[in-house]
Amino acid sequence: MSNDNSRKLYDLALKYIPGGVNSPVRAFKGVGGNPLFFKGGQDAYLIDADDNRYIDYVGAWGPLIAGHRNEKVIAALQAQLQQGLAYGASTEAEIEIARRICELVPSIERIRLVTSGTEATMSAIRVARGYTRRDKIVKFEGCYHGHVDGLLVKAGSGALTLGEPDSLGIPKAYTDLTHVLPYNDIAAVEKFFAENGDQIACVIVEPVAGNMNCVPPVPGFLQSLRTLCDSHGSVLIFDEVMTGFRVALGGAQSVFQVSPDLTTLGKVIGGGLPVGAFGGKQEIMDMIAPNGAVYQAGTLSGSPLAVAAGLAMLDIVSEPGFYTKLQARATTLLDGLQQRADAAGIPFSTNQAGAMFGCFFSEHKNVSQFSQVMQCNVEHFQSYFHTMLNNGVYLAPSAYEAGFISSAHGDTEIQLTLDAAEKAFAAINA
Ligand code: KE4
Repeated sequence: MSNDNSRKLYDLALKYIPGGVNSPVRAFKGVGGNPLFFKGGQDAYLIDADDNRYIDYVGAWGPLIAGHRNEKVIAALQAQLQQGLAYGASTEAEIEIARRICELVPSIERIRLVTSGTEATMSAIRVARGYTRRDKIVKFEGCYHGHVDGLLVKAGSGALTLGEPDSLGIPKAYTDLTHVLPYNDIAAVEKFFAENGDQIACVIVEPVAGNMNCVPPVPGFLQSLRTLCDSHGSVLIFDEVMTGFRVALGGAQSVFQVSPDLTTLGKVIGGGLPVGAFGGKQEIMDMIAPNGAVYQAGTLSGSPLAVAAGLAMLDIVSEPGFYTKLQARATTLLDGLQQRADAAGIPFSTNQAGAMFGCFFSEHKNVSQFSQVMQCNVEHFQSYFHTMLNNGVYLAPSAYEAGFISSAHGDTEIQLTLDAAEKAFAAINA
């Protein structure tokens, strides 16, 4: 596989863009080597600058649950392009997508669109602080909620990949207000709330952690957060930017039957275009300007193109059996990977939540703790990543990211992936 063009583009990018990338996790720092540059995608496949084709398990980090250039999404965008790109004013389609999301996620009574997941979580934190008149917040180690100042504390995703979970440039006054607890540790949360509960504005949590690889909640964890927030008047925020319309039609909250006060969304609801959203209880959301005293705004919020793509995506994912089929296909993939790793004698385990999954080079089964994630064999992962890449399979270039399957991944793609994995496990043993 030649990567000459990607290499040339990378060298050029370095002249103008920090690290040559517009988002750190793309830089391959977690796997070694130089980042690939891509020029197209179709269905389950990505095409790079050297015309190499890859079965794609990143899916633009989650949005492309129906694959690249899904025909319904493209048709919706083409229709909108005939009307206009942006108006800086309201449209009927914004009402329709808001209505659809409120219908599909009953805990959301009012919702506001923004243009990234970071904006969504930043705004949700602000309105939770405005509603409770409290300043302290709780997050969990290894969870990533975008590059919000107060949330870049022991963060996952790219921050963890680069080994910088706590960013420079953030005033201590901000991070002093952020309390970080161990994910899935109910006793730790109960203890913290017993000592500080009445000062806590909100708890923000990924209901399935997807930024320290894929770590589902242990039984009772999410319910314990609900109970404690109720007892202490704190706002419970589910950051479903990744899990929303990814793990189920109603998001992780529908799977685990725990209703948050606020939910953040992104990725899938934009179909690959820039989008985010935050919403929840009307009494909280009515605090937002122009109704209330919590200010939040955005030039391209509710972008007609992003909304058109998002509405097409909601049509696709609402089709009967969409998630059942996707979950089954992911299970087939993961079972096949496990069988091949076991046959090769490689310590390996997987986690799954609907159409997202995690692979761990670890003796631990059912990885549920950040500490277990950090004990994984990164060298094995790096070898696996590169052998898979050289055999036409593109995985997230980090041991701390989840994998995403789409409805465009068919039996052929699953089999090709398993064939590549067999070589990758053998290469680890070589
Ligand atoms: P954005 O601002 O990147 O649109 O969304 C931030 C965000 C918020 N909440 C969760 C649960 C998220 O997973 C994310 C972003 N996810 C990462 C991938 N793990 C984005 C990839 C990147 O940073 O380039």
